Amino acid sequence: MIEPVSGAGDALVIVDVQTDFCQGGPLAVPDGDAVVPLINRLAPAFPVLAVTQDWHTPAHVSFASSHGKQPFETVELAYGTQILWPDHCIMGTPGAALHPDLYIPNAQMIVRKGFHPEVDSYSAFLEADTTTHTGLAGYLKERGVTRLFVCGLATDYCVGWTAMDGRKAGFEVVVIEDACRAIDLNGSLDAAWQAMADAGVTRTTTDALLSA
Ligand code: VGL
Ligand code: ZN
Repeated sequence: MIEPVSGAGDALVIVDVQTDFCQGGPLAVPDGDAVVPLINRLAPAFPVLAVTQDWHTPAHVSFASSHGKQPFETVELAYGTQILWPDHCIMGTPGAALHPDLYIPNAQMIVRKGFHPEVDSYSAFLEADTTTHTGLAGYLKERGVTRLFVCGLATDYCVGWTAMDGRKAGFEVVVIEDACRAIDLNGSLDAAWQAMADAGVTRTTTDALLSA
């Protein structure tokens, strides 16, 4: 049972609801656009909102094109195995913009991640080298946040890693499951839900939260 959004200590973290991850984009998440109206309903309930943007350099290390490989192949990097993606969310380009129908005027903090050319960052807290912090945990703590509600794209990558790193940073974490969509590559969605459950991340839905 999730306690209702109290107005104190709660934050909504909206992950990577960007043009390139939506319909027609180079890394379109199936049905990704469907999260937009749900997030627009959720946003007014929260006193603290942080929004993330995947924000890569051209020729980023996470791009297949940077390695002469095909999307969804992998390479071994100093920090581990990197899945290679189509070029996406290049900093300052229209594809990196937030979805045009996302209406979240009370959002306060925008966190950009993945901007180091040689390091990916699915998580909104910690880059893939597992040592470089984005600053989001400090921001949320200074705002008095203790519980995070996470939504956006994609459930099995940036949402999942953000949720798990939120736990590691000491927050209670709840994923709003209908306000997320997944890429689901080789069973990655089931694996992500299992890893989140193991980390103590809980789940709710938009309706349950807004009627609580
Ligand atoms: C994401 C793959 C590559 C995400 C970002 O937002 O889930 N996935 N970059
Ligand atoms: Zn990316």
